[in-house]
Amino acid sequence: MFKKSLVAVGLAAVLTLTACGGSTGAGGGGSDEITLGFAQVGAESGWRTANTKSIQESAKTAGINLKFSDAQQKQENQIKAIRSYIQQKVDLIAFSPVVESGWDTVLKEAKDANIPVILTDRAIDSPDKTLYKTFLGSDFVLEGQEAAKWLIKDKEAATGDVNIVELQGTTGAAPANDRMSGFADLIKAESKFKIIASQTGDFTRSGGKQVMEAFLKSNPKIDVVYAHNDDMALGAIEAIEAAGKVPGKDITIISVDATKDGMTAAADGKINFIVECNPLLGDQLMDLTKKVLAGETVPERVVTVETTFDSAQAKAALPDRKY
Ligand code: GYE
Repeated sequence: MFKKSLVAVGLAAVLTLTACGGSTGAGGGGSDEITLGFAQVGAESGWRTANTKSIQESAKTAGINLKFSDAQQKQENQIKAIRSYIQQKVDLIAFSPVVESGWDTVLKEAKDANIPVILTDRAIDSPDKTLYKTFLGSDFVLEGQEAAKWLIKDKEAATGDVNIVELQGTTGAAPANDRMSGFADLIKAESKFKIIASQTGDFTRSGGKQVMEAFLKSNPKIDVVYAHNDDMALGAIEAIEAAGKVPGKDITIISVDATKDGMTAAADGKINFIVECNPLLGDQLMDLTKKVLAGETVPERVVTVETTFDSAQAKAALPDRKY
């Protein structure tokens, strides 16, 4: 693609063939259409569903031919998808890495094939910054800090221990690692805050429910649930209600994402505080894709702007919620 105009009288047919099969990446789209290979994490949460929809719709609007794959939250599937995009000579590969580590080999293969890569949503931990052009997504450390800041204020008057249980996202994923560390870094300033249990619920509703059931059985006094996403908080709410307790009152609940389902629970007072994480990255991704392929310089980090909601703010924002 971005096939150079190789038109010369008499040689046109031969040269067109060369361009299609050549190393510029014909992408299967013909003409000047850009082909983008996108390797998605999965369909684990409301956030992810909204993210996928945003990417598919934005590609259509931008006139970009999108090849889309769902890795079902498995790194090996994502690596396979990226390798297949390399084979198909797409113009650009974008992906949301399920976990942070283990990407160097496959990204070197993309680099050797001259196919630029954009990271969206989640980061990788490779020190080699030449393996990708830019990283578009949220600041997950900041999200964890926002959760902690609100909790510190909310429990200002508490004199005894504040027992916290944490529902972690997918083990090894950037949002799980960063939301954990951002939160822990701030609450450690006050010794009354105790994280008494912390386990992964894999960012799913069923995972959150299962882990919360176990937490409730083994811990008689739980004051706070800090869930790394809304889906796990919603699963935890089911477990808390089944145990005869009132979510949002007997147990304070904090989560991240601010999807419609999460915001509805917040408006109902079942979630006390939500940190927003915006999944609508499609337009920015298409824009960056076009710029990278046009040879323009793009910033190496594009951070999503986000806000937070307590229960009253969630109620007010809910009618206009886009995801
Ligand atoms: O918070 C969670 C999803 O990577 C930011 O992944 C994303 C996270 C999001 O499963 O709901």
